[in-house]
Amino acid sequence: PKTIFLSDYTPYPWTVESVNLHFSLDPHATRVRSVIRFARNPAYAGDTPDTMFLHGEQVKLISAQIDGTAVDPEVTGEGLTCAVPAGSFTWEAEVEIDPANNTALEGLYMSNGMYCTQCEAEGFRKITFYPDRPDVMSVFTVTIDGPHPVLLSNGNPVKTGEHHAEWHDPWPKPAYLFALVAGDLVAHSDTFTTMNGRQVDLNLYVRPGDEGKCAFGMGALKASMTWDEQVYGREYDLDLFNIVAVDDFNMGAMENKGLNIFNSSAVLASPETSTDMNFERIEAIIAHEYFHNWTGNRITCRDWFQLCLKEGLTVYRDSQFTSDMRSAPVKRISDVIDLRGRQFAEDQGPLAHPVRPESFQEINNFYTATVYEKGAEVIGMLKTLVGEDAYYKAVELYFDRHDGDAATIEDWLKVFEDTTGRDLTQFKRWYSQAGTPRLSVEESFELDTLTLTFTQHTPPSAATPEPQPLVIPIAIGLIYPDGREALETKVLEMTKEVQSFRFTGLEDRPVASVLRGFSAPVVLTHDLSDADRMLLLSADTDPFNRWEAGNMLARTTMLAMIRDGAAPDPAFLNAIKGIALDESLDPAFRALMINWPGPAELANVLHEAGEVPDPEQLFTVGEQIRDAMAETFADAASDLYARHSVSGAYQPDAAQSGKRALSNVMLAFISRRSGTETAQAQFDSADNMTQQISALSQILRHGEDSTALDAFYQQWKDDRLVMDKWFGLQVSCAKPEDGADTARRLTDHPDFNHKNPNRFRAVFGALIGHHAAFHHKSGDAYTLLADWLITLDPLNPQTTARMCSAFQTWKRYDADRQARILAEVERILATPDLSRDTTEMLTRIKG
Ligand code: BAL
Ligand code: ZN
Repeated sequence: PKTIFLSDYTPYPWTVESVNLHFSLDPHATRVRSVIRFARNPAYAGDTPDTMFLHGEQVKLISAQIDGTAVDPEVTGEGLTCAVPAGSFTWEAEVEIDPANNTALEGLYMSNGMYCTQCEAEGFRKITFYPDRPDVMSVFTVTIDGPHPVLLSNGNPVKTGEHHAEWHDPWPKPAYLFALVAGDLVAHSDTFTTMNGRQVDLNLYVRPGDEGKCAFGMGALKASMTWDEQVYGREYDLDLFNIVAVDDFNMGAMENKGLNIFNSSAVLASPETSTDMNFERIEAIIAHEYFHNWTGNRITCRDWFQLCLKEGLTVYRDSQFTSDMRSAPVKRISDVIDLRGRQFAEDQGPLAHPVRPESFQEINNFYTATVYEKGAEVIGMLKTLVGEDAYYKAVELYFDRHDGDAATIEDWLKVFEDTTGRDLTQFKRWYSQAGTPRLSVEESFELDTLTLTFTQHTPPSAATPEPQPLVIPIAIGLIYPDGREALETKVLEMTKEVQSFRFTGLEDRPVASVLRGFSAPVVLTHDLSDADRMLLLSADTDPFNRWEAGNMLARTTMLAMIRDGAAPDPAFLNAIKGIALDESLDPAFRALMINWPGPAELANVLHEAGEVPDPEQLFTVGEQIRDAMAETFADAASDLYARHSVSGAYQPDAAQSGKRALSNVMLAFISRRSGTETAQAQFDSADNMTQQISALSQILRHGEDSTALDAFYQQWKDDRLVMDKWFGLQVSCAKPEDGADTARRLTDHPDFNHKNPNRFRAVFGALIGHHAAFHHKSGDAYTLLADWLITLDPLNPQTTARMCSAFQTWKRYDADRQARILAEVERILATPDLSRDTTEMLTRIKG
């Protein structure tokens, strides 16, 4: 496969002035007629070539004309080349495509009888011949003929009716934002009045039967529209905004202009079928896709190397939204847990790449935690460094200056430089260097002065062999031993490899609370005593660092258990219990405080320390901790459980879901010590999915028979999204030695369908997420996953390649596991006609 380099970027020789598309829908023989007006691109440096290349894959060319004269282009598997006139010209073509056989779910495909599209990143070339690159932006007019009541495309409706519709999108856009939907759908409708008084029609289209799962998503959409006006001054810019729910979808959702397409799991919600976590995720994804209207659509990316320009910024914006809608500390802690779990692991292994990669073979493989989540952290650091006011001024300038552009990271940073007068040359390394920086701090105290000396070091990697020092915003505070705050949060700006900061006029030696709010995505080494951490745990005014102190103590405890067989310190367990009982604290925060580091995080930490993690041992230690916690809470769990049970109508808000989170942690302790009676009672009386599935998971872990599991199946067998939970839960709750067999058995179930990404991920995502089962010494789980990846690859390369990342940590395990994983990786790589996606992933993983 060909490698594409950022440094090779050149503009397309032509601009596209307008695009007219006509679709005649047919499952196996959809005809697409295109009329595309090309003109010379003044930004193209050289002489305009006399042949034009258009991307096109799996499209059959029926006819082509230039300025009305038939032409006979040279067609390959990747596109066509055609002689063209020197000036402007009109390209007309008719092609045929086969949506019903499009199992890759890229381009135009069918899902449960409806037509839908996914064009990002390079799916439009499977619809027709076109310059399918994000810097080619144009105004699209689309007509659709098809035997469906609902026919949708981007923009505003010109004519809509049964069997024929015409759409016009006045905003120039790249082809990756094109969308089309046709089907027998029903709309949940509402309206929104913008800040300038324009009325926008809102529709959430779903399959008949799903109408009852729309209200929450619609509310989230309206809240997002209001928030973007209030916080970023961004108004919506079309007469209507449509969202469509689709069952077969590779990603969470897609921000197509005016016609967002969502994986049904990322939009459909009801109390009976969705958990609190589902509701929160749905709210965030709806916000994310809506926010793309400005950060992604109005201003898009020049090329795919700039993906973080829209994704990092939009993730940052959706995290701000969630913080405002719910609890900011809880959101921050959850984001950091996620970042450490996924992005740090990626940065530690063979898939490490910069936030802005410099080369790729298949861009689909770069929709990663690094581009998205580390990309968002980089925005957060920039905001911390320049301050809130300058941040919003710079972003305002970005919108003014680049509206309608396909922009770059250089453009983004320039608005900050122009607004603040700062030189961001060094800061830009966050975009170009792979790897998680290690930051260590040494303290010295004399008379009334504390000196903190920081050292930064980024481990070299294949992607970045010689990392240079970064600009690191380090938010710190100081706490006196009696719990008083000696210094409120202050941001230190570290630019050198080693740098000291002094704090004078102190009454006593304080404890430093370093990296408050996790102000930079680094691994911090700070040798605090357990007593100092206990102080921060009880007295830090920064909620993130309060949680972090507990998390570090928990980590230390578990590492001592792993390394020395030590027993957990009762004083620490009791401190955690004290926090859990502190009714002045938010229950959601308390639930997070009781949450111990999981095996994947511990494996990261051990690997970081040069040790080989033993998955069996990590599992055993996790069980011992849960036993010890259940004992510690023996006299408190039932009371806490009862006190935080929610009465009254279910609401998926932060207050209620925090209570349920805390009470369900207690349910786990109760079930562990006293069996499943309480869980069974909760299961029997539950009127919402959070309570029902929490109870079921305890019954599966600690119970004896499958009555509840079977009852759950009977109750929900017709609900696709709930059945995904039924599949996943059985794998998650399996004993490590049974994980692979459970997954294998589930793949034989008549409701298993590997062509549906949600169902495939339900089983195999759960298996990969069950650390001890996936890494069981038998190697059965590796083999099972490899078998299914080989089966899925020819059908859906994108989802197959994503799942391959399960193998990215192989080098940290013992020789036997390494050999087993490598053998499976080699076996998949040896499969004839393996996709470019999967080949690239596994080749990188092998290293
Ligand atoms: N652009 C792909 C889906 C998302 O990040 O919103
Ligand atoms: Zn996005």
